[in-house]
Amino acid sequence: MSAKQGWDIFCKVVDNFGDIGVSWRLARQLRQTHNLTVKLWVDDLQVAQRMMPAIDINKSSQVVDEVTVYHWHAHADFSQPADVVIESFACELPVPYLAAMQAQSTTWINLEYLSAEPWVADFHAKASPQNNGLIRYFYFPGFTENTGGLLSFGMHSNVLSNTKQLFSKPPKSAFKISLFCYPHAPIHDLLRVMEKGSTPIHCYVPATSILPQVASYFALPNLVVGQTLQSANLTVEVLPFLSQDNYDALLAHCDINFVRGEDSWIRAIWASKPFIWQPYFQEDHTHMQKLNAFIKQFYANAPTDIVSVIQTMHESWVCNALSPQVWQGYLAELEGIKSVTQDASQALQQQSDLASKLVIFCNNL
Ligand code: TRH
Repeated sequence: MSAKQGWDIFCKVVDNFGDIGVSWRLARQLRQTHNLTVKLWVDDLQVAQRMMPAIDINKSSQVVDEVTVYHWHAHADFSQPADVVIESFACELPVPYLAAMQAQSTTWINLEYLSAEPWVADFHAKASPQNNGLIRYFYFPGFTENTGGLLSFGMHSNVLSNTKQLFSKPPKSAFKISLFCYPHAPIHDLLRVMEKGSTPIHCYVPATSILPQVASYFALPNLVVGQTLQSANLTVEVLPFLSQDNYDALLAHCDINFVRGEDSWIRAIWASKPFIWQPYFQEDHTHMQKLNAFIKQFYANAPTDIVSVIQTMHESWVCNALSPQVWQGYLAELEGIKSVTQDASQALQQQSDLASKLVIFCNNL
């Protein structure tokens, strides 16, 4: 048993699903793998429910997968801080909770965004003394041993649905592709190159904010879950927004995964299939630095000609223009890309994972 047994995770849903996606996965890993008592405080239960279907949005507290999930709102009871508190993505802990932490000498961790940029190692685990006498530690996830590590594949909950019922099985000759991206990606370009390409493609699209773009490509006013559309070599299947575990099953089922942000990116790495990552857009273009640093780090041991194909595909996707040449070039190298992705994924799996490192870090403070 850990010396610091009680852990609170605070999660503010700023936009999208990454904040709750990372927090929920970390909560389950701390509970299931490290046997800790975990409370997850979430300000938006409706968004949480999309990936945790068991949640009742009307309850102020409930147990899901052995984690106690609390609705974080102004009038909640913050008088009992845990041994360790994780403030995810600088979400700002409630003032009464901060006050109560002083009496409890709670360990305070700010969990930062993931990046493969080299500066991360220099900033990881730094202490920042606060005016109220508490120390806030900055915990940076990362791809190297001298960072905070990555959330591991982890254990699944028992509710994983039968994947045969979830996704249809296209003909063997077809490539299976999952599509999760930001709406500003060149979605029409992608659908066009897949439709006109020489290989049959079955593209699974979980229901997110990109559905209007997919609908307009097929000249339809909207799309509904369960709908299948077909044109030339392209079949599109609209899936519901899946639970986190079923989304993992989708990534494992596909030959190529388009992912974005933070958590789906890591899940694609663990799925060990070729993937195309769209980083979260940043005005100052730091997302391009993040992308380049990741490709350099993750594919460091891959042959340069394959890395160049991967880089070109990513740049096209992230910079909003995808030509048939780039797409066909990528498919032509798919076997090589698969092999280098598997190697890189396996190498990363040898490193200590984020939850394990975090537990050791907090117990050593
Ligand atoms: O939703 P995102 O774009 O989240 C982003 C990023 O984390 C970004 O860095 C951050 O600044 C911003 O949020 C606030 O992408 P991400 O991180 O991949 O999170 C998506 C989550 O949704 C992930 O946990 C996987 C999950 N998911 C499902 O559970 N079911 C689904 O059907 C799909 C498509 C995703």
